[in-house]
Amino acid sequence: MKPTITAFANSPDRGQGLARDMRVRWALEEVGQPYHVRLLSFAEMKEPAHLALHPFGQIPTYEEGDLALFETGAIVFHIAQRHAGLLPGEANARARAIAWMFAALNTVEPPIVERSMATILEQGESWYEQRLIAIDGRVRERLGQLSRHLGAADWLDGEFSAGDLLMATVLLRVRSSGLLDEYPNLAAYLARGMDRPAFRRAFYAQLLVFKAASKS
Ligand code: GTB
Repeated sequence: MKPTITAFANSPDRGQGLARDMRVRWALEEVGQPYHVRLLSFAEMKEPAHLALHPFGQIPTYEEGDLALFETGAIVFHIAQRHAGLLPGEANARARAIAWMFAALNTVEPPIVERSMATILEQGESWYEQRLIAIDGRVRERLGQLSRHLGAADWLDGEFSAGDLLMATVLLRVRSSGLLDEYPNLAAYLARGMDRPAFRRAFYAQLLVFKAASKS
């Protein structure tokens, strides 16, 4: 059965692949699972039909038969459990890959999202520059630690896993700030992820949605 995901009908990221449907699309592409996409306006995301799927009125959601999921971590984990290719078979390696999924979402993503929200919502404030310096310090701390862990390896723990997939999508969100370039091994890590055929397919799928919306 083809799952259905939801995504922005007109993404505010202008097709840069920063919205979180990107990581679900990428996971589905990695495991070779075709999917449907239901596009939603901001207003539709807050209507009862969508709130029944997502209590916070956000995208993406994931529907597959009787199962409805929200939260990209849970969705990617579900896909990785159902299909081969995103989590190692060996129990300890699998547990470590899952730890990297949590690390991406709970430890590395928060200061990156904080930075992105500050640049969107707080640029006009008198204290913005000072706040940005403080946030950048927190982002650099995490990127430095991640960079030291990665070293010269291709992926965070052995083979590419759902942990790398989530971490790469988190790093993508900070790329335009220039901070990632201070850590060449992380910039190369992200480039390696983005070079995967599954990433490219997912990226172009969401870009097509944005391009179609811009024409209408
Ligand atoms: N923790 C949830 C998850 O991982 O699934 C977070 C989901 C989430 O933040 N969804 C966002 C959303 O629906 C879209 S992705 N927002 C609408 C709302 O809350 O009303 C976040 C996002 C939005 C825009 C950009 N951008 O423009 O660059 C990047 C990322």
